[in-house]
Amino acid sequence: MTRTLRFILGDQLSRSISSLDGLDKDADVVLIAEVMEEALYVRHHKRKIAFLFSAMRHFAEALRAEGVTVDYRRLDEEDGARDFTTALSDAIARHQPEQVIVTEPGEYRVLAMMRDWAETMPVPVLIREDSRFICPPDIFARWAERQKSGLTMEYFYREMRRRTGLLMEGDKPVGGAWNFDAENRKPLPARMDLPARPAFAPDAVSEDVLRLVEARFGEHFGSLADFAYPVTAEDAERALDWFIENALPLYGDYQDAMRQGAPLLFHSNLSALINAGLLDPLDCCRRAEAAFRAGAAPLNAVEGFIRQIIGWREYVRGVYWLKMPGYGELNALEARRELPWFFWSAETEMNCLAQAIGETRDHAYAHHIQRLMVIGNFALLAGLDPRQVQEWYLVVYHDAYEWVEMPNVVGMILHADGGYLASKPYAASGAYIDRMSDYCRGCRYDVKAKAGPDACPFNYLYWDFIARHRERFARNHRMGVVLKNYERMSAERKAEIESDAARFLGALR
Ligand code: FAD
Ligand code: DLZ
Ligand code: SF4
Repeated sequence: MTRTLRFILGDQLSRSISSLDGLDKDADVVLIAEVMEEALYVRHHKRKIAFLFSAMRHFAEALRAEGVTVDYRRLDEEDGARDFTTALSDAIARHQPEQVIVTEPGEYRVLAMMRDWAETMPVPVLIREDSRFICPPDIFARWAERQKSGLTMEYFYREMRRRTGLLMEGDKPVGGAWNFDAENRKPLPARMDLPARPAFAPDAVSEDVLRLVEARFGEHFGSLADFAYPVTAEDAERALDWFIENALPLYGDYQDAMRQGAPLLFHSNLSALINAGLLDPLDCCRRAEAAFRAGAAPLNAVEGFIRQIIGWREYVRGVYWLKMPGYGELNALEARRELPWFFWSAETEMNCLAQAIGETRDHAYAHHIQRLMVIGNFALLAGLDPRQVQEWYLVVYHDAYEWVEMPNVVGMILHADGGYLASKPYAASGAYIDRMSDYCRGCRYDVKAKAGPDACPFNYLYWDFIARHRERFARNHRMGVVLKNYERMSAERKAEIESDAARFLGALR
C-alpha cells in the first residue's frame, strides 16, 4: 500500500522540493500531471507550455531512474485529468495512500484549491512551505509591518544580504556600498559583439511535446520555432555555467541597454529555469559571488544580479502573498482602456514596441527593461486596464506565474496599487528609450519631436499622463520636480499635449 502520495506541480521540479522531504522509495508514489485547466486558465504562450511539459516529463524520468515510483498523467492519455483536483482524486483512488503531501503553490488560485483538498479529499492533505525562497511570507509580513513610512525594496534587500551572507564582510557590504546600480545604466556601444549562446536541441521527449503543443494549443500566442531552451536540471546547470563565464562580467554595465534584434544581450535568461525549479536561486547567487571572489566578474555586475534575485524576486513574492486576495483588482489610477490589438500582432509603427512584442512572441522572453520601460511604460501612459495587462504578461512570458507577474504589473509598471510596491511610477518619455537603445533610428516617429503626428507618442503621452494624474501626484514628493515642469508650460503647450494624446489614443484599436 502507498504510504504517501506526493503531488508535484509543473513549477516545482526540484529534487529538493519540500514535498519530497522524507520520500520513502519503497512505499511512496509521486504524482505529476499535465492538465488542460492549467494550460487554459489563461491561454499560455506555446513555448511556456512546451517548456513545462517537457521539463515535467524529464523530471519524472530522473525520479524513476533513482527508483522512485512516479504516476505521470499525460495530457494526451485517454483518461487524462482535466484539472489538479481530478488528477489528485483519481490518484488517491488508484493508490489508496494514507496521506497526501504538497508544497505550497505559486498562485493564490491553486492555494485555494489545496485548502479545499484538505477538506474534501478522503485522506489528510499536508501543505508544506516552499523552501526554495529565502524569505517565507510570514517573515516578509513582519518586516512590512515594521516599515512605518512605506515599503522600500532597498531596505528589504539589505535584510536579505544579511540573512544569506551574500557579498558580506562581517556585517558590512563588500565594496563599502549595498548597491552599485548607478554603474549599471550604460547604453550598448554600436559595435560591441555579443557572446554566442549555447542551444539545447530538443531530444525525443521534447519533440513529442512540441508536436502535442502544436496540435492542442496551435492557436495560442507565440511560436515554437527553434525551441532550444534547457528542460533538465543538468542542462539548466550548463546554462548557468555559460552565463557566469560569458555574460555575467558585462551584465551590470549593460543591464538596462536594448538593441534591435538582440533580446538577450548579457542577461541570464535563467528566470524560467529558476521559477520552474530546475535551478536553485540561492545557488545561482553563490555561483555569481564565487566568480566575483575569483576575480572573474566585477562587483557592479555580481551585486546587480544578486539584487535581482534575493532583492526584487523575493520582494515581489512577499508583496503578492501579503496582498492576496484582492491585489489583482487594484486600479488606483482608474485605467480603463482596452489592450490594443498590437499587443498580440506586434504590428505597430512604434518600433520599440514592435521589437519588444515581436521578440516576446518569438521567444516568450523579453528582458526587464523591455518589459518595464517599453511595454510597461506604454501600458501605464496609455492607461490600459490593469486586469487585461496582467493577463497579457501572464500569457506571454515563459517565466510567468502570478506570484511574480502580478506585483510586477500591478505595482511596478501600472502603479495600480497606489505606490505600495514602488513609490514612484516608472514613467518616461521617448528620450529614455532613445538613450538606452537603437530602436528610434528605425522608427517612423521622430523621438526628438514633441508635438504633431510625427512626434514620438511617448513624448506627449508622458505629459498627458502627468496632467491626468496631477492631483494625485501632488501628494507624492518624488513627483514634485516633474509636476513643476508641467505647471510651467504655457496653456497652448498643455492644450497641444492633450490634443496629440487624444488623437493617438482615440486611434488605438
Ligand atoms: P536577468 O536580468 O538575468 O535577472 C536575473 C534574475 O533576477 C532573473 O532570472 C529573475 O529570476 C530575477 N529578477 C529580475 N528582475 C526581477 C523582478 N522584477 N521580479 C522578479 N524577479 C526578477 N519575472 C519572472 O520571473 N516572471 C514574470 O512573470 C515576470 N513578469 C514581469 C512583468 C513585468 C511587467 C516586469 C517589469 C518584470 C517582470 N519580471 C518577471 C521580472 C524580469 O523582467 C524577469 O525576471 C527577467 O526579465 C527575466 O530574464 P532574465 O532571466 O534574463 O533576467
Ligand atoms: C503553467 C502550467 C501549465 C501550462 N500546465 C501545467 C500542468 O499541466 N501541470 C502542472 O502541474 N502545472 C502546470 N503549469 C504550472 C501551474 O500552472 C503552476 O504550478 C501553478 O500555477 C502554481 O504556480
Ligand atoms: Fe519608440 Fe518613440 Fe523611439 Fe519610436 S521614436 S522607437 S516610438 S521611443
